[in-house]
Amino acid sequence: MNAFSDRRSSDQDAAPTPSLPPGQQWAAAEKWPVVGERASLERCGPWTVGIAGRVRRPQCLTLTQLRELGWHQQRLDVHCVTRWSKPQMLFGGVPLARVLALAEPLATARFVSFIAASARRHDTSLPLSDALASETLIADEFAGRPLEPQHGGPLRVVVPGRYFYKSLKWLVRIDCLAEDRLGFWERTAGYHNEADPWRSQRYAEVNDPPAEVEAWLVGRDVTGRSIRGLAAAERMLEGLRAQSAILRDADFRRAQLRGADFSRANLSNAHFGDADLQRARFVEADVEGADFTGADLRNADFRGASLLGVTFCSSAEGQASRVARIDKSTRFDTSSLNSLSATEEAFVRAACACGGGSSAS
Ligand SMILES: Nc1nc2c(c(=O)[nH]1)N[C@H]1C(S)=C(S)[C@@H](COP(=O)(O)O)O[C@H]1N2
Ligand SMILES: [Mo]
Repeated sequence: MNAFSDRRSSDQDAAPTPSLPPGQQWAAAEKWPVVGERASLERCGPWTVGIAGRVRRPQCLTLTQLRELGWHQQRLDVHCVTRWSKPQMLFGGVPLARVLALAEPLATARFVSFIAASARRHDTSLPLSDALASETLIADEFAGRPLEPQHGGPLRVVVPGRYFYKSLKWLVRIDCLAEDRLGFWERTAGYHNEADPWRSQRYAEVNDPPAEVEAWLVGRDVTGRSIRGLAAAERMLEGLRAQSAILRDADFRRAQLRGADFSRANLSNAHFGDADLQRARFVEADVEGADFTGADLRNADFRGASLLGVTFCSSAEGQASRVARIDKSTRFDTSSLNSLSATEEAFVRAACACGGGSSAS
């Protein structure tokens, strides 16, 4: 059997208690964040989805034709790679299996690639057998209503048991392929191609970091650099210049980063556990899914930063709880705090209200 199938929750009768994969946190109830692209391309004429590639009978289906293939509702837990999860989301749509059956994939078809009507022609792929075994849905409804445009309406893919980046928004084409074709995030951000949240498959392994990286660290300047899997734990990097750098999944645990400037950097899922980040600047940075447990954040500046899925107070993977050092001198936009989980938001609000010298903004 497939590793994903035992976790699915599509059975309408059984109501499984949702459980949380490692390093994930439940998003605040009633909140469904918009992640990645926010809108599709304008299209003229009715929405259609094409099925092509290694199939016997290529198709072009309207939404009405799709629905006639057997529409149903399916509940599933959604897990975003930036660490927020939502339990038992109720999608309505047609099983991918039904759609593919119509097109009759050839024996040589081993992968399926989904393509979006978006400016960058966003795509993602799955092994065909996994897509079928995991009950992938081609969805046009959420909670009994047409899917909203920013969430992929009128039509998106919903893949149970994978990080949500496998669930493509604005589906217009399904290609059956003999060889895999790496998707947009997998190619450009290094996201893991298997994406199993139960195995924390967030990023592909990095083999060879560029030789220059060490020189950049010694010079304490990575401004604008894009570095996968940066290993900088315990380094002395006071005053590091990292404006607009792309440092997803970087390891800065226990590093000395006083006064570092990460303005506008992408630090999603970065590890800052126990780092010294006094006076560090995260202005307009993307720190989604980053871990700051045990970090010293006095006088750090998070104004305009994107804080979805950030951990300040609870520790991942069940270690003893360590909390970030936050006080009145730590600056946040009050409005950005409501994208944190309920626990994290309460912690930060309480911590900001006490101690410290200068005032919060
Ligand atoms: N077309 C398209 N689909 C996409 C993305 C994207 O950028 N473009 N982002 C993916 C990611 S990373 C996630 S977490 C989910 C987010 O879906 P939501 O915005 O409905 O929450 O969509 C996935 N599908
Ligand atoms: Mo995501």
